[in-house]
Amino acid sequence: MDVRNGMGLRPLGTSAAEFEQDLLSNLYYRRGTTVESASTQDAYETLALTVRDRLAERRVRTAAAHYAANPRWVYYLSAEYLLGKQLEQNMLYSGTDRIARIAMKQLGLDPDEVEGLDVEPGLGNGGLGRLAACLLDAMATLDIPAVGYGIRYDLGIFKQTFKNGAQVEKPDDWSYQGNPWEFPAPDDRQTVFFYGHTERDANGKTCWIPGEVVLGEPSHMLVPGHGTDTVNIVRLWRARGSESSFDLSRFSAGQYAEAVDEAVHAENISKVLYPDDSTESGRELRLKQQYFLVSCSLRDIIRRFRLRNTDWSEFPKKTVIQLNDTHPTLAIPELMRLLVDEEGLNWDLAWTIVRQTFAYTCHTLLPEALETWSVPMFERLLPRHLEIIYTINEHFLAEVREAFPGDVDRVRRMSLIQEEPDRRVRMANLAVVGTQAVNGVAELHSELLASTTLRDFAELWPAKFHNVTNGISPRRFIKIANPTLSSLISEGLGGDEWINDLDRLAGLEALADDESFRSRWRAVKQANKVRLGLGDPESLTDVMIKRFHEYKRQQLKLLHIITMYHRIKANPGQAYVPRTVLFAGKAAPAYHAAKHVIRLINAVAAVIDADPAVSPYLKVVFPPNYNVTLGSLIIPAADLSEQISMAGKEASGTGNMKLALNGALTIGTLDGANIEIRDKVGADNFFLFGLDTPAATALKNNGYRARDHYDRDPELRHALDSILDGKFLGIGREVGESLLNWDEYLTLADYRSYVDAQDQVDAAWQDTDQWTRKSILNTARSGFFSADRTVRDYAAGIWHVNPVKVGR
Ligand code: CR6
Repeated sequence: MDVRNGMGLRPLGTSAAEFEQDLLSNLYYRRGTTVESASTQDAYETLALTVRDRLAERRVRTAAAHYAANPRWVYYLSAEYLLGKQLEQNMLYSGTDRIARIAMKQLGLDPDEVEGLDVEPGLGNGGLGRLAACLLDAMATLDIPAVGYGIRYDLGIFKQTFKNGAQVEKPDDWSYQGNPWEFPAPDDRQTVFFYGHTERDANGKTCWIPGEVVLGEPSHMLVPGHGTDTVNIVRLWRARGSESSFDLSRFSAGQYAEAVDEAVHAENISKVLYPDDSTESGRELRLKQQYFLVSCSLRDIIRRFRLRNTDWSEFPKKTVIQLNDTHPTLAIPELMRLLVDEEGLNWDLAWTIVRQTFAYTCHTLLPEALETWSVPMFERLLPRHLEIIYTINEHFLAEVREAFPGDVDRVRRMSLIQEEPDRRVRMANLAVVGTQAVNGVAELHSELLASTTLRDFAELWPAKFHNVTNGISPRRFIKIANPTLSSLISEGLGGDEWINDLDRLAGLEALADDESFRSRWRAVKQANKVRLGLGDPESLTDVMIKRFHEYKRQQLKLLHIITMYHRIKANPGQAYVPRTVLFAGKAAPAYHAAKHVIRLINAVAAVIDADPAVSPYLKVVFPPNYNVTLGSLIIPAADLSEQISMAGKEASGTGNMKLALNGALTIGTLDGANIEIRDKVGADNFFLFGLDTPAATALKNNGYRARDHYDRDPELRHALDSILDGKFLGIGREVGESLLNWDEYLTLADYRSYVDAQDQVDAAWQDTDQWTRKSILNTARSGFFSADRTVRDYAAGIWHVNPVKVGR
């Protein structure tokens, strides 16, 4: 029996009866209980294990196929993963959704109740974390050998609640009950150094003598492909104190806190996602997290490389490491350190290897979002890495001077070290210098990166810059999130191949003119509104779901709502298009301006709700705690998708893609991927408004005065005055004042064009057939936004990797 290639495995049954048998044996042998005494939690864990076993069997075969092929691997390094709930996905991917439910009923269990215990691992913030999860899904589906690396935070993104309409953050102990999807792998633990100093030995070799040693313990979750046997993994690191970190003598002396001090200190590294960085110790903890992730992951990557390879020059041929934004950029100096200090390679060879190995995705244009770290703190925490960065910088700046002789200012701008007003390490510069490819995440974004934010680098190395437009998993965001629409589409297209080949949705175009198909399409949308619990399914469901940020301009949507409110108040008798406006999203805990907007939305919602003249036409709802789970309920119910950021600020957006794919029409600016969405779905099926990037930039450069718009436009003045006068429970003056006196993101400049576009929305909505036609066309033409296409673009343009098929 050849265990290595997985052939000795007994295949698991595919019938409901066999699944039931496996449920029972897992309940007895792994959960240690019986049907009679099992709790719902027991039932849930048992179900999860039984589903997981089916994927684990494919995992074994995947590992065997990968080992045999010794392929070029993609290693995706990301500080965030928003994986979403695992149960439903894993039932779908293992083909057990139907039999699992039958088996549970046979055992007297309520499948909905049991499945209700599945918890979403909230190991990310927003778009960037969800993108990472979508890319992993697509890589597995396309049979690309890949491992995602991240941190196993004890507490993920906070749980959002509202108190008197204000956001209150609660810790999210997502794995309090355990996490049945996770495989611990303590044997692969790594040792991570911090602090200390460097020394040179007699041969001139540098050695880092650490001041703190922490262990990184990995576990992994399965990342199955859809419609294929490949099961990849995402490996997450958790920090632990070393064995000696518990001080028994202190404990015996009754000093209980001191006894565990060292262990607690170590474990804090993976305690929370993005610890507050308003204090020096908070910032240091973040840098520690970044190094922790990078150090553990690189050693693991090297361990895996050595399973089949010995020669370092092969390393870049077998390895591509994608850096998801700058958070894992320390991997560049860390790999230099491992190659030069630990493996004894010479600097030039090591640098060639490093540069060929890495690629960097930039996800922002906001200069304030480009990470920098203070040199003194960096030096204290990572003394050897700072030396390495200095050396990289020396070589690099020599290259710049040679290419642009005499251009001192350029050298200053491009340096890896900012000198004024204080000395800081510039992570984005390091990421560009140490990689073979840099990409933006939508066409406009990639252009703007090369012409503004990273312009100097694009001038030096034009061929290094790429665009890879983001994409979303069709499995997660239509098949799982919107089962009724998926069935209708499969019926319309005569099969479900579209789920793995989203361009096939184009076949729906022909059905957009079919009266009976349109009415079924509408019925699905209405049923999804009922599922979401939004009251009147006839009302236009207008959604703005995303993180709260001033550049995204939730405050513009709010001004529109207040304008509608005033119009209805002024003319109560008229027939208005009933709208339900739904906001969802979190604000960073320390982002006060964004939190003021949240509070004002809740106040406006309450005032409207209490006004019987207005509430039949206008309803504002704000369910708390937006996450993948809530998004999956809202997106299928949406008629209108709000993508209203100031042009030139949103790198891409991915919610815009999810909503269009589910048949919502977009009202949006020419920003991020909105531009590509509009190109694909057609200008007639998209409500465009607002300044474009050149116009917005020109306006800002020529001295923008928000107050001019206020003075000129009576409706706008009325809306802003009502905020400033405290008409909404006295809430929101800060929001009003900031708009009137400063308006960083040109909200007032775009107000009129936005409100006019919303009037067009109302008019379009009244022609039900035409609206439904546009809705169908949005879905039919969204195939491009599949994450499968995104991964193919990465594979062809940046990674140069090939699929490996997993045998039966
Ligand atoms: N906030 C961008 O702002 C993009 C995602 C994924 C973001 C957003 O437009 O769609 O990344 N950027 O590429 C960062 O997180 C830095 C985001 O999610």
